Amino acid sequence: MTQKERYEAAKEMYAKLGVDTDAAIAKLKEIPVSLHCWQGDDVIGFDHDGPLTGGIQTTGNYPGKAKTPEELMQDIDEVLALTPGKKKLNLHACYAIFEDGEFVDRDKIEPKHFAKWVEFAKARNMGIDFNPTFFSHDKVKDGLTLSSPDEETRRFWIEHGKACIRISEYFAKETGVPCVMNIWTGDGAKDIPADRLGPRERYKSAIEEIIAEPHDSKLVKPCVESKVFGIGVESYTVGSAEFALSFAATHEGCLPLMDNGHYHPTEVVSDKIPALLAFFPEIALHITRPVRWDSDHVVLFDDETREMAKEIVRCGAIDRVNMALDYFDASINRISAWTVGFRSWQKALLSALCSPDEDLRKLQDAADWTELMVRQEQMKMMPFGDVWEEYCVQCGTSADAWFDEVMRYETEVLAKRA
Ligand SMILES: [Mn+2]
Repeated sequence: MTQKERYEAAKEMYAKLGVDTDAAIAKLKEIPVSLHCWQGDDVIGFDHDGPLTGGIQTTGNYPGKAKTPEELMQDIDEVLALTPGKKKLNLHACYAIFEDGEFVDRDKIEPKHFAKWVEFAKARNMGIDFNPTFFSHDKVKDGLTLSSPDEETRRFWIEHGKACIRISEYFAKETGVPCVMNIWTGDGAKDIPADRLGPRERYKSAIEEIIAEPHDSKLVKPCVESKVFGIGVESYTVGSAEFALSFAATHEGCLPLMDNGHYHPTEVVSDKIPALLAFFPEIALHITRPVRWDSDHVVLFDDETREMAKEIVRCGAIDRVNMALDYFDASINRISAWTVGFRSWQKALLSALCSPDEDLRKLQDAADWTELMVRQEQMKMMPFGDVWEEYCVQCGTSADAWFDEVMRYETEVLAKRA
């Protein structure tokens, strides 16, 4: 059978269940997913020489990491060619690009320091999402930024956040696509604090100052991301789940951002998505794969990844959930890591779009849990691979023959880097 014949056969099988695979493929082509630039260089960026801090850690030392903006852009282009689907580019502030000999600290960065990224994104029809970088910097004092008791420290980081609002608006105006700007800090304490409220009150008013920076709320969507703990900050996290969710709930235009590595290991973000959709017009996600902790392993086509995509699709919330990947693995080929993760989320979305949701919902409402279990198990054995392959072909990529290209790129490009 040819690929087309296999697809036609699969399409017929899905049609018998009331699923239109052509429509699913067409829909997926319109869903933007934000591709994080930081998988390419282990979350380092271009504005400092120091180590990665903020309670996050990359492990591994696979050769070929991008060390310049040109290398990182070249690598992103490679990933764009290897992955189907509509993308946004997700940047961190530490990826500012300065002229030779120029340095501008984070409280003073301007849109012009991202002009090359805008040029890159526009040429590839991508919008841009943005993140202030509240880590890997000398002005992180005693592990704190926006919640620091030190006025000068706090002021520096507030000014950084405000600068990022201005840059986010510039991205949106230039690309014509709204910019999701996510506020996350690693602020917290290694050991048991004496004051849990004070830092949170300071954090709250600091974020309020940042989002008060004038901006068009149709163009810039500020988010707050929570976390449980970080490396070296195990006992107390200022921006906890309750803090971030309450902040977003009480500040018009501010979205809650859930990173599925940022909860206790038995909690699942798939269940939190519909809970938040009952209250918020829009939410944001960081999609990752936590292994025992916020390890940021490469996203796979696994059960929880699929369940998150299912919730977005069956809640009819594709336009209300801003989806971004957030992981970094330095132990394997980074192009492959990027590609596998992006493809996994695409698979999860396509698989969710190929589900007979209405029929399954009716079974639940009729309390027919017996048949519901049987039907859900049957869905797992449908010829989804043939639908996926058709989607990849329609997007001008290959379903399974992309790895040879990664190896060619490793030999011809990555291995030659200093
Ligand atoms: Mn995250």
